[in-house]
Amino acid sequence: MKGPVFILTTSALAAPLAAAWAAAPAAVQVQIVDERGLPVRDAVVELTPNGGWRGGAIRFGWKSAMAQKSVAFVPGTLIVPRGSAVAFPNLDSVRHSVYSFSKAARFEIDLYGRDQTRSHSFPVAGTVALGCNIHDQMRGYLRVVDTPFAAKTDQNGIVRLSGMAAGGYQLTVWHARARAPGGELKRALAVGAGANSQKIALKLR
Ligand SMILES: [Cu+2]
Repeated sequence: MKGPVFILTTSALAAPLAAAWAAAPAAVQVQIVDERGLPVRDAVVELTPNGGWRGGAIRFGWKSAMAQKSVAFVPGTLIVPRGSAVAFPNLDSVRHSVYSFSKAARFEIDLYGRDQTRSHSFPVAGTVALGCNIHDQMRGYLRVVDTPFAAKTDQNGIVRLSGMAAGGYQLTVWHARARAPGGELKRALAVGAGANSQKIALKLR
């Protein structure tokens, strides 16, 4: 009698275990280096599920805000979800006029001064290069994305993305100085359950 009872018990346990394994979230670490092997900071790494993100509204752990401070865009590179309104607060005592000629967003915001802010919405995914009509040296970049799995590399060139399901993804790496069409490098990536890691070399200008 013990044999059949034992078999029944293991099969009853096996189904939930198998389901838990398939749904186990994955984590991906990506390191971006240049041609000399040195870490590249402020590269944007994005993982988009094959077939697109279907998980609902995307929110990041940072503000959708690009300030103007000390006559520079801060942060210089900002990731925002597609469709979001981005704030452009002016923290300087001088006036700025933010614009972009990028395909993903052509717009211009009239001059505005200290402690004032303006906002603009970005319904198209892609790169938006920002400039200022008054200060030619000001350069900033928005990456408007359609996936919650996106982040900028740190000083070690590393990004850690987590919480995605195992499966097929498109990995996109963008950097303002990347020597690639649109500054982008794309490759297919099979993400397994648990930890995954990738090291990618970018050619920079
Ligand atoms: Cu300016």
